Amino acid sequence: MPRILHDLACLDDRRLSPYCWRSKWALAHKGLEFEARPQGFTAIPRLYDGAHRTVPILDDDGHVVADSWAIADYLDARYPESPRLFEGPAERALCRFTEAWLFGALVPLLMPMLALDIHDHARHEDRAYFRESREQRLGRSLEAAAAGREHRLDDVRAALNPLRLTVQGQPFLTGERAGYADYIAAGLMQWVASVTTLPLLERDDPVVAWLERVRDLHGGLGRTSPMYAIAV
Ligand SMILES: N[C@@H](CCC(=O)N[C@@H](CS)C(=O)NCC(=O)O)C(=O)O
Repeated sequence: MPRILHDLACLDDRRLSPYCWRSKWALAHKGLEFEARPQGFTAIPRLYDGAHRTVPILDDDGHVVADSWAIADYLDARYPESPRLFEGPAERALCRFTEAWLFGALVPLLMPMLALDIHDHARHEDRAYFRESREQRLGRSLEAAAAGREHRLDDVRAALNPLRLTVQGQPFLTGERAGYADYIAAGLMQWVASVTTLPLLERDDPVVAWLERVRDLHGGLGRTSPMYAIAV
């Protein structure tokens, strides 16, 4: 049985999920082959008798693991001989911080700006579900949330300062070699780049050069899905 990672997909086979990107890079980091199988939003609850509501879901020869953190822990435990995702509990804890920072500081800024773009790139059968669930979360229409978003670019750029200051002095968040913290952060940028027609960054931003380095890793895995330019 093949190794399958169920991966969120939009029109044109765009792969936008930040959580799925980190799991795909995690599998590649471990040197494991896999098929990233596309699933639309409304197809997820039909997998595995409705046991899971979100992707990524890893099916490793019949062993099913859902949730990106559970997948990372499973991979390090099941394949201890391959390069580790977490050298130890301290690296894992710092990765938790990386996620908490990005999803606490950046996603609240980005989600209202991007939700309409995600809707417009979603498969047709997913659009009503996406609109209803996200408008409920945002407390307003997708159009109202996106209105005037170009005036919020400075806030997004400022919120990226911790990443910018780090990667202008070293190639990756984890130093000379990329690690899971890079996969978490770059996954978020892939989410943005796969749907948004509003470039967030300036071309000479060190964050752009870092993202290109991460995209180059593992045979250019980060370039295997359609993306818009993230910088002007
Ligand atoms: N904590 C989960 C979160 C996964 C998650 O939220 N995935 C989103 C895609 S980015 C999803 O599947 N959403 C389905 C939906 O919104 O119905 C993880 O780390 O894997």
